[in-house]
Amino acid sequence: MTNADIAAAFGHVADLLEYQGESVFRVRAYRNAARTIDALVEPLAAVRAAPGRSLTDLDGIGADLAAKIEGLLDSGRLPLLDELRQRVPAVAFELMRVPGLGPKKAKALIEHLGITSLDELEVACREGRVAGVKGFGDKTQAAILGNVAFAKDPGNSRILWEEADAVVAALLDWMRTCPEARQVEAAGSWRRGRETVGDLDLVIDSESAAAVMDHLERWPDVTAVLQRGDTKMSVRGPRELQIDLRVVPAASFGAALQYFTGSKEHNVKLRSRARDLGLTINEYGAHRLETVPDEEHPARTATVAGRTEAEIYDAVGLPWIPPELREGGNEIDRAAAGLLPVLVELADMRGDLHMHTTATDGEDTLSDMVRAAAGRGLEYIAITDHGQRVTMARGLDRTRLLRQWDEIDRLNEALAAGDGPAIVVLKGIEVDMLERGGLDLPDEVLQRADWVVASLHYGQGQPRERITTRIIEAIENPFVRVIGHPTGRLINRRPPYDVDIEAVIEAAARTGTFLEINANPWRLDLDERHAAAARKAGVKLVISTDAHSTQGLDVMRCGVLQARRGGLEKDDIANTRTLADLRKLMANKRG
Ligand code: DGT
Ligand code: CA
Ligand code: CA
Ligand code: ZN
Repeated sequence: MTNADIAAAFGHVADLLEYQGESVFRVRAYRNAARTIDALVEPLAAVRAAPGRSLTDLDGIGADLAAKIEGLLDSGRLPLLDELRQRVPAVAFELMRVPGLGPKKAKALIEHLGITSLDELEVACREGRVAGVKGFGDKTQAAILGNVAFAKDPGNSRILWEEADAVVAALLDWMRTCPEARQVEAAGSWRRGRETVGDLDLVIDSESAAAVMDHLERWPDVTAVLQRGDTKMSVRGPRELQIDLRVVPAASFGAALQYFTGSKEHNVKLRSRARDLGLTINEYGAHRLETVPDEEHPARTATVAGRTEAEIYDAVGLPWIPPELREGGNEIDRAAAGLLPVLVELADMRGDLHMHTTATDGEDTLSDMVRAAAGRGLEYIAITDHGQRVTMARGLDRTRLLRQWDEIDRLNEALAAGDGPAIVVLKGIEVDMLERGGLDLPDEVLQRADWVVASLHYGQGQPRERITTRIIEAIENPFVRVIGHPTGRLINRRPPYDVDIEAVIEAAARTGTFLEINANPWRLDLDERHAAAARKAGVKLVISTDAHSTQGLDVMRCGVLQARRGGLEKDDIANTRTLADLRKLMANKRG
């Protein structure tokens, strides 16, 4: 059980307690515990095992919760959760997956309207019955109707790449301790860097499949064996993730890795190219047809490739194609023409231009963030706390912002004098695009900033034309450098706002304004398609973590992955430049 699993279990308990109308204090206790655990870097098992320490040292964890954590660590079970699950109707779980429908609202709908499925909820919205329930109204009804479709899409129940990645890392570690396993790699959508992952696919080179499968079965995180054959097996692992294992001999390892990395569409195109060249490709290798089959004799084939992926691509006259590009678009044609992009890499990133501190809703101080960023090899960062509109995060007004900038000036002087790591801190701000138009801080303040991110957090339900106008207005502000998370979507949680993204891209290109690829694994916004469109229009992208803690700086790799999926190169990303070169690029801004 990882910290994330335990946090998720407590989060469920909080939802279910709330559903049953339990006291707000009890609900809050579980929610706070979930938050504490989720933010904890150290595994709970390590905290528990450390001499002289106790789980109860953690914020909001008393004796009762500590005992429950121990139970989860030992047995993976939380009896309270099983009990609560039985007392809440199954449809409630479905309804609570609709963005904006919490336990209380779900309960009201079930009790007052007798809703038993998402389909029924949709009909009830269409017939106007939801608006009639106390506490709902027309606006809420319209919002629910919009979000039901989202919750019904099975694609929205896949797990985030970053969560899958944590499981993959642990799984690879485990399988690499198997003496009979020679090469161990994860394939599938995880390897292609999809923003969400359905199941994990594992390819292992070994002569003794049975021993490898036994080893997987012994992984403590395996909760069930779903099926087992001679060379393949499926199990259920952490986070309810299915893991498909395929064991092949060394001569087929590259072919199997290529096949199970996919995508299906890419494989179909690759095989059709092979066929045109008189070859066949399957998960065992690339084979040349030596004789034409007739009624008495099957075709004789000779295997020409299979050990490595590069061999497979080479057999059909192609360079190796990075997995992130293997979605069955035009990557095979581009590879054939020698036009594959040289994709941006994490090591290319020199700066991070969106992050928060304890001045607003960040968890760590300015100096913590600076030190952590330097520790990650960054040459410059921008501190971009929220502007005053974001009252929930204690957004900065003019006075507090100017005070923070003074502090940054002093910090930079100290850093330049060699007192601390070699990094430059830009004086930034994340201004909010107001519902009625305009920004939440005046130009007179913004013109003194080194770096201004403009984001839209409020009035996300406004019509397309309003949202688009608000964003373009921000783009046209001479001091705004970049638009933060330009579509506002939260993967699996909230659809994007209704925005004419092409118009936004056009305006960004016209004014020399950057667009963000927000690297937060829930956001990844712009997504790869929009990022590719922006690049094509001549817009430079900025990959930013939007970190709200020092740990949050680690998601840069998720943003880089999304950029790679969009075919972006180092030069397309503004913050791969040195600070001096970034400033030159910034001089192109036309307000
Ligand atoms: P996921 O798990 O839904 O996130 O997506 P994938 O791409 O990992 O899909 P998955 O796990 O069903 O299969 C892994 C790869 O195996 C897939 O990308 C391509 C290959 N594959 C699986 N089934 C087929 C098939 O029927 N035809 C072809 N051409 N390839 C397949
Ligand atoms: Ca998969
Ligand atoms: Ca699979
Ligand atoms: Zn932010």
